[in-house]
Amino acid sequence: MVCVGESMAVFVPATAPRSWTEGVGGAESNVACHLAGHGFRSRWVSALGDDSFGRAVLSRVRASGVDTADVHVDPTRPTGLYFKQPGAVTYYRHGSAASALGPELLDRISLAHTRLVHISGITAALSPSCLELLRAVLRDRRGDYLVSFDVNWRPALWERGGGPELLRELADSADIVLVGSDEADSLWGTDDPVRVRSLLPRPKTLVVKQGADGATLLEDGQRVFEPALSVDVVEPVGAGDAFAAGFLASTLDGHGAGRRLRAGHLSAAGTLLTHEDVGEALPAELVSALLEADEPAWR
Ligand code: KDG
Repeated sequence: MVCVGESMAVFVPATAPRSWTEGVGGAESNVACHLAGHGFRSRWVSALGDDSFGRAVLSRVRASGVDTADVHVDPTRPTGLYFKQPGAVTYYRHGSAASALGPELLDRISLAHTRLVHISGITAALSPSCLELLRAVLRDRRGDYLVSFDVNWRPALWERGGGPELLRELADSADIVLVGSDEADSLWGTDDPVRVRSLLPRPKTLVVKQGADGATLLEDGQRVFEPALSVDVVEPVGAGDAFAAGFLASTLDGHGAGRRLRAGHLSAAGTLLTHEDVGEALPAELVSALLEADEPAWR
C-alpha cells in the first residue's frame, strides 16, 4: 500500500502555560501508519525539509513500521507545520517541501507489487504541481493497483476557490472514494449517499461516512449501511484516516460489505479515544469479537 501526501509537525497546547506538545499530522501518513498496524506493508511517499521538524516527522512515521525510503528531503524548502487548538487549526505549509511535489514523482518511485495507492483531496489544495500529481496518479496508472481517494475537504486550504469542482473531478477518477456526509454537503449541497453517488458515478466503491450515525457503502449497485460504535469521543481529528485504513485493509483482505465498514469504525474508534492523530488500535480480541457481534452488542 502506498500513501502519497504531505505530513507536518503538529503543535497542540499543553496544560502547562506557554507550552506545547509536538506530534505528526498528515492524513496520508496517518493512513500509512494504521495500515502498518493492520499488518500491511505500507509506504509513505512525500517530501520534507532538511530541518528538525522534518526529521521528527520522518522518525515518527518510520517508528510506526512504515517504509519511508521514498520521502525526499528538500534542502531548499521547510517542513510544513500546523497548530491545533480546540475548534481551530492553523497551517504554516505554504511553500513547504511537499507543496513542490509534482507528477515527476511517479518517475522516481516504483509501484511494482503495489496493491493500492491512497491519496487525498488535501494534496490538490497545496499547489498547482500537487494537483497535477494527483491527476497523474489517477490517470497514468503504472501497474495493476487500485487508487483510493479520501476527499478530505479542508476549506482553510482552498482560499483560491475551485474545491467543489476539482474534488469532484478527482474523486470520480478513483476506484475507491471516501467522503464525509458533512463534507459532501459543504462541497456539493447534499449529504444523501444516493445523491452523492449520482455525482460520483464512476468509482466502483463509494463510502459516505455519516459521523456518529455510521457509514454507507455503495458498490456494484448495492447500498449497505453499518452503524458506528458508540464512543466517548476525546477528539475527532484523524478518525477519518483511521476509518479509511480499517476499511481499505478489510477490502484488500476480501471481506464483505458490512465487515469492511465495521473494520473502518473499529479503527476509527481507537483514534476517537485519544488526542493523537493516530490513536492506538483497540485490543485485538475486542476487535475480533465486535466484528462478529450481532447488532445490539455491536453498538
Ligand atoms: O485527517 C487528519 C489530518 O487532517 C491532519 O492530520 C492534518 O493532514 C492534515 C491536514 O492537512 O489537515
